[in-house]
Amino acid sequence: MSRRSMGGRWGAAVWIGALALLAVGCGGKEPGPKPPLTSAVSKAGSDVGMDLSRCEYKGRGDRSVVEGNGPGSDRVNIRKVFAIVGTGEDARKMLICREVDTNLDGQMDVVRVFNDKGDAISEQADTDYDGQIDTWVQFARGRVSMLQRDTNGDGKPDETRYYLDGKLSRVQRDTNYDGKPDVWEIYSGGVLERMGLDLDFDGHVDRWDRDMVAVRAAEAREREEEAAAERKAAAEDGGAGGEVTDARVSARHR
Ligand SMILES: [Ca+2]
Ligand SMILES: [Ca+2]
Ligand SMILES: [Ca+2]
Repeated sequence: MSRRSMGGRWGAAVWIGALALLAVGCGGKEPGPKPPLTSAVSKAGSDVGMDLSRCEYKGRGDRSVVEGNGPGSDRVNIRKVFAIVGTGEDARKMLICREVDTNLDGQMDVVRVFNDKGDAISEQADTDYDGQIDTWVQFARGRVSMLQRDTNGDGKPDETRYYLDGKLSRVQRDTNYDGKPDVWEIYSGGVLERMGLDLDFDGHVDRWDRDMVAVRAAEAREREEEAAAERKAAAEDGGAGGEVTDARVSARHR
């Protein structure tokens, strides 16, 4: 299942609440034996805690949990964690965290955090299902604004992609994994425009390159235009030449 389709389904739900932007904690620290859930409707209740849950709800009286099956799953693979806001008749539930086991191996691999308007604000994912988060996403107004990836498996991001209005605008890469970017890619309209390289890893760009793909595409376009112009000129010359010849011939014969 693609992450995109998953995101679409997630985005469909709208939850309204009025809690201040609480520390919508998706911790990951789960020490000690698990306390009873405040409100779990889980057939897999005994399994909770073994599935790499990252939503924070254990031991929290102000949280409630709902678990269920996603489409095509015959086992519980989705967990929603709600904050309980207000008391008595005013009490209501607000979705703050949701996690999914997308490959149905029993371990949660995507977790999303929501703000008090029901908008997704961030996501973490274990895209290669090794149990370690390798992808971090930030959302702005319902769209991805930043996406970070860990490409060498050290648990820290080394590639950061920035998006403007849903289009890729900039990429920073840390190719020697020293924690600092050394390649910068600048995009225009989602197309790579130029690339800056920090060759000695001192944090400063040593060379700006135009993207070779863009250069080749521009050259190919020029060659095509030249070829088309030559064909056009040849066709015109050929036609006109014939007429001229005929005209001369007919003129000579006059
Ligand atoms: Ca999984
Ligand atoms: Ca992983
Ligand atoms: Ca670096």
